[in-house]
Amino acid sequence: MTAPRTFPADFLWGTATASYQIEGAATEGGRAPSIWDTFSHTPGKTLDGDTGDVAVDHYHRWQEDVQHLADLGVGAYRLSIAWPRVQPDGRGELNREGVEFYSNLVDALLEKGIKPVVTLYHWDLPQVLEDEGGWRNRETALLFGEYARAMARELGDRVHLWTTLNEPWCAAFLGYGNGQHAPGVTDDLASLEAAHHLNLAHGLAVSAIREELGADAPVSLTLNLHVFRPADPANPGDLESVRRMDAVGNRIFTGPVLDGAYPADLLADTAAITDWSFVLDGDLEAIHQPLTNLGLNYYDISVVAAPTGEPVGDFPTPWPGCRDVHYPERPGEKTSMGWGIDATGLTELLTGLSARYPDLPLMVTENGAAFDDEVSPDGAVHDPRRVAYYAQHVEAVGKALDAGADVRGYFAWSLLDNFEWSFGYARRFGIIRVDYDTFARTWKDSAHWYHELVTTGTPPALPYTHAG
Ligand code: IFM
Repeated sequence: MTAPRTFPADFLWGTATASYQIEGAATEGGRAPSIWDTFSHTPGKTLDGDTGDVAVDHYHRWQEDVQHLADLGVGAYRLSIAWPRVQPDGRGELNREGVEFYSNLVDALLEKGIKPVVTLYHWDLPQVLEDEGGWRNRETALLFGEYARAMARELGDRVHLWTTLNEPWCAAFLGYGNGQHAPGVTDDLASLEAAHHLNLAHGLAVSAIREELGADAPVSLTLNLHVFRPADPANPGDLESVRRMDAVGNRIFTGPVLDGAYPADLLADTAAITDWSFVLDGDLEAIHQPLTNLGLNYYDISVVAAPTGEPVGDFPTPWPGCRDVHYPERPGEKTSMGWGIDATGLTELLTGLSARYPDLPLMVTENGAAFDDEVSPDGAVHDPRRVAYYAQHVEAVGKALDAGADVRGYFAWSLLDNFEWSFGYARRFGIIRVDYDTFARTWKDSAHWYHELVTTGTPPALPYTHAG
């Protein structure tokens, strides 16, 4: 029997959430509408017409939620600021009530010894900016830089790590490509413009934060880099699909952000859509800023194959230049999102990036799984599949560390069940269950398992059931 793994004492364990998914209070405290308010209130855009109007009422229950974080024993909490709550017009004057909400939250975390990791954009763009073109409009990137500067001024001395953007791939390609996310635009050119303006927004925000707080200010970016695998590694057509998807799924961000240029193959693959003339002189220098670390959100691998000529699915895929790529059926267990489970992809992602960018520390800023939980008669929530998912993926991080990858932390997605975007409340990712009638919070077994992990540095053995 091998000895249980122990993580380094300074490894940062946390949980993550996002403003629109948990806060609610959509019209309170001077908050203006975001694109997600508009989108979720548009018939047919979310499952059952769910909205984030109330979400899990975190805006009113944040003190209770901070206590849960303290009880879990996590060292960090990754939250996001709703731009329309702190700057309702997307520019200019700040809404003091909104700023105060986050300021109080950050103070409460610090009082409990929990490091605030603050994301500036987790998809809730002020609607007023979408009315001017949203991320298609270069001006949004410039305004984002100024919003970042304002937040650095307000909270800067108390934030452990700033994250400019969460998953710009989703914001660009689900938001403007296939319209599955707000603002629901379906236009390949718009999605590529959005990707570039998000990259620019990131770079401008990094510079603005460092102008305010000093050159060493801790700033990061969170990407959902895809781990693409060819259905058949010996098939050149499958490998070509991997290359194309990697260009528009990953290197469209890592290229400018980490290497200072868009990859030549991406520009060639998308030449029928755009000549990329929206990339102006100086943009690449603005985007290519040193980072304190890179955040990675990982859920599953993606297996792709050569085009078959068959329709790819009911929902249009969000991949410009890659609409014909085939996704073969994958055997094996699925989460309630319909996603597969393959922790080897996480090790591969971390070791691959660490080899390519040895001076760039990494953090897993999201990882977790949605399952249809059941509440036992005694009120307990035994979620063995989620516990197993966490155990496998934490072990995958351990293997990456063994292989020499510079991984500094891991954040479970999510602290609480919450609004899962177009799936509304029908997908539960929380390690803490939320009763959507009473808003009562109940620790699932996965929360107890995670508590033991983060307080000892050693993953508890499976099978794991909390005795109550
Ligand atoms: O809920 C989302 C989160 O907002 C961004 N990353 C993926 C999660 C699960 O879909």
